[in-house]
Amino acid sequence: EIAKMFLILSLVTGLVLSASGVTTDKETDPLQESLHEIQKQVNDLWQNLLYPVARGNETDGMIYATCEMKPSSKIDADKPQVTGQVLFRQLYSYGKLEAIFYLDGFPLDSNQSSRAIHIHELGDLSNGCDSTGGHYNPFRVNHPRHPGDFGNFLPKEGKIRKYKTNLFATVFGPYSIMGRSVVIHEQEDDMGKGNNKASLENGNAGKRLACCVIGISNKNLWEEKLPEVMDKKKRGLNKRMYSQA
Ligand SMILES: [Cu+2]
Ligand SMILES: [Zn+2]
Repeated sequence: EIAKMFLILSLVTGLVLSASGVTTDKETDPLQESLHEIQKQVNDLWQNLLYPVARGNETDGMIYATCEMKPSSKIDADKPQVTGQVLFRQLYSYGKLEAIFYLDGFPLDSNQSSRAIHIHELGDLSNGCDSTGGHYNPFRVNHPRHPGDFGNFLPKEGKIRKYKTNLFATVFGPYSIMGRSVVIHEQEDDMGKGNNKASLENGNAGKRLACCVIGISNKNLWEEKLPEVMDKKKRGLNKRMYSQA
């Protein structure tokens, strides 16, 4: 079935290429325009097909990704030096994205403020986290409706251990977050309620403490970290049940 699809795709690509050779290079040529449209659709299809191919030899139908968090080279030494991982998992081709936030390096005192975490557009760390661009915003909407607006995370005992599901971001298809970055900020996200322009762009979350580039992985890290973030959830649930009794 896949082989058949590839054959059709190569035929279409060949056709487009040979047809585009005989047209004039006038910019407004409607034929040229529709050829460009077909080319775009073929490329979109290829992208959709190739991303899942890139996953490991997993048999569970899941696509896994990891992001190895490192302190920004542009952040002062007296700020929290955040390390750890953000892990992703999503069932191909219709599942909702799940994520594990497993981060260390926050201050140990108990009066901590929440920190914002987002997907940023670029996977460029050449200037620390400052070169990762703005929030990944493929649909041109306001913050906090970007697919990678994960909200605020409150560190406990110097750590963030959090599992989230039903996220809007995706690790496959034309809007895949692969190759883009995860950024953790110094401050809290105002969730668009700051009454200024920046609030609708980035939530006024302040400096970029640490960041990482999202890459394809196998399921090992996910399976290693999941019990810890899930246990925590269960323990919290038990505590609430006991206190109600
Ligand atoms: Cu951000
Ligand atoms: Zn945003």
